[in-house]
Amino acid sequence: MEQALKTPQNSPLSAVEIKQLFDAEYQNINSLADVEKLRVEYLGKSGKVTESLKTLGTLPAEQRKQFGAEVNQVKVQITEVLENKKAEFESKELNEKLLKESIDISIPAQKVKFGKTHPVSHVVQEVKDIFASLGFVYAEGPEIENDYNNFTALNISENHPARQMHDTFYIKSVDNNLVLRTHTSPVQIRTMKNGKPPFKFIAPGRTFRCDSDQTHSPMFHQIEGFYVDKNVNMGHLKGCLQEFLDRFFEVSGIKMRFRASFFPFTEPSAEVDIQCNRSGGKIEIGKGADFLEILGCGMIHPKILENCGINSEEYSGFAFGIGIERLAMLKYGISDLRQFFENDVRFLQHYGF
Ligand code: 2NM
Repeated sequence: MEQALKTPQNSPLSAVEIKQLFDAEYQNINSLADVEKLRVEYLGKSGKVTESLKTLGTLPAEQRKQFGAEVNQVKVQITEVLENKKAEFESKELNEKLLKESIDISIPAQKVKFGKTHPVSHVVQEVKDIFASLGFVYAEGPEIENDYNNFTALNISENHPARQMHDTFYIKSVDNNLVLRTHTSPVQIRTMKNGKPPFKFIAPGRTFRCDSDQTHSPMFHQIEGFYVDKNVNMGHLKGCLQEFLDRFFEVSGIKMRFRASFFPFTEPSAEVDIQCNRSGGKIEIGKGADFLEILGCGMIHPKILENCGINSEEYSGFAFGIGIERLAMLKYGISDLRQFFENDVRFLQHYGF
């Protein structure tokens, strides 16, 4: 490198000056918080590096290029040094945590903590019980499905976004036609293909979508309900959902709002909101003047009945789908979706049954 340019009084710090100051301060770093402090001080919006670069335009043209290049080089160096230090502290913290929380499973048990029923299993049981009393039987099907049952039979076209790689887990197979089911609806398809109407059942189970953040887990649970018979109409759907919601949330006459929506497998389709109160900092179902989305539903599309060999002139039906984790969170005040799947025994001790 050429001799670094000296900057006149009152002008921004040069690369060499910045680096000297940084190196001195870097010696005193003791924690992740220190790393962050230093990052802000040098690379933040009003940091030393940023301030220097901001003033490039005020320098004489012949100095600008070299000055800029030098400061940028220091910026890269500082960024790298701080990232390494951060990683070092993070791995140290993780190791300490692992050591502190390690369990020696060879030590004979003295205080035995009994397991409990996971809230997901508990809610599935509650929902099953309520629907059983309304005459719905229980059905299940495989978690690995073919794309005909999971999509085509359900009127989800070849180019529907749900079929994209980033939403669906595809499984390598001979015909490349297998997926992890993205909903429990293929259970309905299988049951209809193998039987004769009337049908009245619920299908709870695991479902899979390629999505993971604070409110989405790649594996989650759904329960779908389904009723096909002669003369089934939207009034039956509404009465059935009212009864379910009142009993599940233990409030009678919860206000429901049917909002027009779209699903490929129902026509008409609706999303249902239920009455809630958000004013107390937490959500209370069945009180107050707010609304909260809780499930999707509709009248089964005639095409789907026909796909399964059912005469849609003679038969009609309704269907609905609800997220189990969401029901559990609302009823039992669980705030973080990820806790359901971490398998931390403390979660079970607290929220289990
Ligand atoms: C939903 C919403 C609306 C549904 C449709 C069917 C079938 F198989 F009959 F076509 N099963 N489930 C359905 C309808 C599911 O979930 C939000």
